[in-house]
Amino acid sequence: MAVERTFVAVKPDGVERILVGEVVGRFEKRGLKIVGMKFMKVTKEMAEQHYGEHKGKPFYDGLVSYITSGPIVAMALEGKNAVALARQTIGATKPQDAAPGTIRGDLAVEIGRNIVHGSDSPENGQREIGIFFKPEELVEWSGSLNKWIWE
Ligand code: DAT
Ligand code: MG
Repeated sequence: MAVERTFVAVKPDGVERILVGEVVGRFEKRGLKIVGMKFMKVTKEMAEQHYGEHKGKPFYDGLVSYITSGPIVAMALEGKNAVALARQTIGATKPQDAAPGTIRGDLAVEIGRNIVHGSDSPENGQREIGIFFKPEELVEWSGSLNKWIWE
């Protein structure tokens, strides 16, 4: 399995609901290493870049206003198969379809308030990390537990 980076964010509803620790803890415990982390407001320009693939869809305007409505916690996570593992930990886009044990399956109700974002491919992981982080904000560190997480 390849070591990858993925972009994960606790969206404004997750921050407002005091779920930052809960959500970040699930990725840490899963075995994904934090290499970037920032508490920030998303500008309209960043939101439009990030969600460009959804432009023109009926929910697009609501999505942009939701993600820019309050602070988020932006994260760059690294690990073997990080993109797929993070998506699995997050659960299906629609919380009613998300399995119990996933973040959305345990903590969310509606698609437009689904708490957390995770990149859908390694390419989008790199692209999205580039929207939210400057290169110097990403931290290389060895992760002494890797030998207990990776065979
Ligand atoms: P995901 O966040 O699981 O990658 P996505 O990329 O398809 O899902 O969509 C991005 C976000 O847009 C999603 O988290 C919630 C919102 N969204 C997607 N489809 C929607 C819909 N049909 N109605 C309302 N919001 C939607
Ligand atoms: Mg997506």
